[in-house]
Amino acid sequence: MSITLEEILTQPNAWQEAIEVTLNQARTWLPLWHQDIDYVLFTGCGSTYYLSLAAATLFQRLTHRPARGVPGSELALNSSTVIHPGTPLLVAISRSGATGETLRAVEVFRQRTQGAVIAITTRDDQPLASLADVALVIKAGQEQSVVQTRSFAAMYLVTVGLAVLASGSHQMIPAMGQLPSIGRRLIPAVRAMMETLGQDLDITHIYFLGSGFLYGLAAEASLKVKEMSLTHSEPFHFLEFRHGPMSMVDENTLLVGLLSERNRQHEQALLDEMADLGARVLSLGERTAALSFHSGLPEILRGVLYLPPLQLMAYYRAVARGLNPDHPRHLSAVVKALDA
Ligand code: F1P
Repeated sequence: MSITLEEILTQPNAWQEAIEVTLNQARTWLPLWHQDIDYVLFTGCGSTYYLSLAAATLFQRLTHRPARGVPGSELALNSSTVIHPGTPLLVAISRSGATGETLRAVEVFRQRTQGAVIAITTRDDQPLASLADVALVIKAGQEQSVVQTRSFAAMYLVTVGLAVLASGSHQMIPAMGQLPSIGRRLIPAVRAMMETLGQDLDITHIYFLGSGFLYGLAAEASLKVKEMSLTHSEPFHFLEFRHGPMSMVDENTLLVGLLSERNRQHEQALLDEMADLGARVLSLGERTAALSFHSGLPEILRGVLYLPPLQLMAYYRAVARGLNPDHPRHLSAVVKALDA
């Protein structure tokens, strides 16, 4: 079996480890989150930058403290546009723990602030873990594949755990614990549907729409389609799509809507309008979507459920296009160009 497919299918085990590590190590990282923290930065590159966007939005929504996701390169090279007066906390995310820009970002943060650093990674033997005050290491998220799938989902769940505990939302912990078993049911249930959609090569370009914390996940899904299947794809905040991008819609367009609960009405209206213009539409959401989770979980815990179906779609599209998802064009697993 392809290693990428194997990593997608086995991800609920990594989700489980992510939840356990975050909860079990709360006594090490939770003290870094205190009254004097004025703002939180999440940083990473590529997939882990998109993870940072989702995490920052979710973290601010739950804790009501300002949080921002930035590419490692921006913190490293344009730090004055990211760091400002006040006490920050940095959450640096990297599957490899060795990406040059992310390491440099941590160094610059250390030089320019007194703030603490939490690392989220899958490797405890790489530089990022030792640069941080606390490293949350999800070994079950490690991957052989270049393209991030289960690592992304596992590290994303760590950030959900951070937001839940930092906001004192302890009542959500039991629900969080249900995610791995929900994932184990969901993945086989959606696989055939995603294979069929992935094999539809009448589709030539794909837009992923998400709002709130789902925007970062839409961006990640879009990156999967690019990396694995070399398909033109872009993410947008849902209602942004009307402001220009909709001019690209034709009968070869697939619009993938990551429906939220709070803004669903506006989001569905947008999808309906685009379907009227000829777009193919795939909606994902808790219920009454083309792909419904029926998880029974609170909205803020459900983000990770959007990932496996969209990773599978990208995988099957790559195979249908005669590409090998285990060897994406031009890519390597780690980019060290800006090594610290
Ligand atoms: C980040 C990353 C990956 C991408 C590519 C290069 O790696 O940009 O997201 O797929 O393989 O590296 P990391 O810092 O999370 O290890």
